[in-house]
Amino acid sequence: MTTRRSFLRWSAFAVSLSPVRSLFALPKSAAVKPIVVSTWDSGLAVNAAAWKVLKPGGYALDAVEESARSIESEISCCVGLGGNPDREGHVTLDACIMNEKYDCGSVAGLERILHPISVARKVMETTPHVMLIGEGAQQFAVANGFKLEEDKLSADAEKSYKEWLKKSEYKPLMNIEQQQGKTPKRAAGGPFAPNQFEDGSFNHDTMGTIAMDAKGRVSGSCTTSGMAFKMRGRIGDSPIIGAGLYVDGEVGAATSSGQGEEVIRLGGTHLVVEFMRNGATPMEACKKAVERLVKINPKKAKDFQVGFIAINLQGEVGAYSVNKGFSYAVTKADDGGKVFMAESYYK
Ligand code: SD4
Repeated sequence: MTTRRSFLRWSAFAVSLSPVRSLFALPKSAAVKPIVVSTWDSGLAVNAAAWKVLKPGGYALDAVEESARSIESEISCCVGLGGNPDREGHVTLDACIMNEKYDCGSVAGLERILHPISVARKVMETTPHVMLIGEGAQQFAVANGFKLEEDKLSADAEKSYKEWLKKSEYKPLMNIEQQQGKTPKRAAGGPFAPNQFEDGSFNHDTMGTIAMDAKGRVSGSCTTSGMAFKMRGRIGDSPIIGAGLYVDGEVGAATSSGQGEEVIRLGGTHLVVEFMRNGATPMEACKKAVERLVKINPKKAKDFQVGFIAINLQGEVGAYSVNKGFSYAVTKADDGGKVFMAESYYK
């Protein structure tokens, strides 16, 4: 007969087994690899840059650096130097990179440098530090041969900044299409097009990429111009290891986009990876992290956006966001990749 005590004992045993079971759900040899996953619809184009490295058997770290560089080079876009400035009119960039061995590098508040992701990698590979900020980061970049670009806003950013100056109101209602009441530009034939609304303003300013190469090594990168019209000196989650990006060679990787302050508070991507370590699938892990975010923000969560994406060593992919409107791109074969809309807590 099953007594209450023996039932509890059995259910505890079953619970303790479930992480083990899911770890062995797919033998490692059957893992889907190489694979690359990026935030947002524009993730499709950056995945293509990563794929050029991954397809011939290259290193995941090189792939995620290439993906970030490709969007940083798009001066007409929202992520790098073409992005929106802070409220004093300066574009300040944040980026970080991490490999499967816990090596990581980061820059924050970096100005006038085209490729913050490569500066972050230099920090990782050539200094005893993880993170450099502001003037020091810029000096380090220039000393390492990075060109100091002109201090100038892109045409789109200048237009948005002038518009913003009229009211000078800081309202980070980002990525939530229905709340912004704006229509995202859709590409002919494609589900989502550039990261812009029809009026030219951007719907996000960050690119996170996570990848696993043919040898099963995971890496990640995250690059951003940060929240538009932020206070001077404000740093979000994107360059913070464990917030905007986390990689664990034994488990997988996660990155985030959205309201950085909320992700920092939670240690968001580290939490996602730890959920996976304890047996959650990438999808379950992203969902649990979002649920935690909503729980600690019961009143505010409807008004901000945070989305997580994650992969594990089996090449399984997950994504989840607080509000509707968070898309992500998955490329795992020569089919050009695919964009998906993440499930969200608020429907
Ligand atoms: C930040 N997480 O600076 C970034 C912003 C972002 O799409 O993701 N924008 O807080």
